[in-house]
Amino acid sequence: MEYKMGTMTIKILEGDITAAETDAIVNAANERLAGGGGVDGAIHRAAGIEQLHAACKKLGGCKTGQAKMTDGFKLKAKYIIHTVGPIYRGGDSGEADLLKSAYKSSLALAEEYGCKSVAFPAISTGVYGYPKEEAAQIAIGVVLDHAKKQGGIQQVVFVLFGAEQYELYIQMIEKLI
Ligand code: AR6
Repeated sequence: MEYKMGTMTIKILEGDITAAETDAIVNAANERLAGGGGVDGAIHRAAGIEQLHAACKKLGGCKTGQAKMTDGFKLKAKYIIHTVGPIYRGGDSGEADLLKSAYKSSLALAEEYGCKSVAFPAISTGVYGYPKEEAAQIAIGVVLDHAKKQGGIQQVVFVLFGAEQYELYIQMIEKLI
């Protein structure tokens, strides 16, 4: 599904983010940027494990809520933006602000590098255990706010794993726009 917000188009797709043809794709990484399972593992495999490991090593980690950039190597995407979402510990440990910050930092970095299109997975909703509905509300909310700023990003794509997450995002965006 596609939604037009001012100069920005927001697309919601079900699929594998490693195949995205956006200028940048966002990785749900860990603070050590050491690679891992889930979307992080898939991105490492598709980009080229050795090259991406070496590039990540040079970055010296990434704090929760922040974002760092590498080349996209073998991906169609030119860049990979590595961001670290919070581990969900019940909701009273600043998780919502940290998740917001992960999305905002990723968009800011994409703007800095002149990206016109960016793809996001559902950060923190796998191994890190963030409740999916609250996470979707934050993800879409931050992107809708960014759309109002009319920056250089013209397209944001949410690439969701599985029909359930996809349906949840469709319902959430229709509630928020
Ligand atoms: N494309 C799109 N989404 C995917 C893909 C894919 N190829 N693979 C998984 N997902 P997770 P987190 C979805 O666990 O919760 C890693 O080990 C998945 O269904 O990848 O932020 C890191 O190294 C879920 O909805 O990330 C960290 O240690 C979403 O991506 C830790 O996991 C995020 O799930 C980060 O945990």
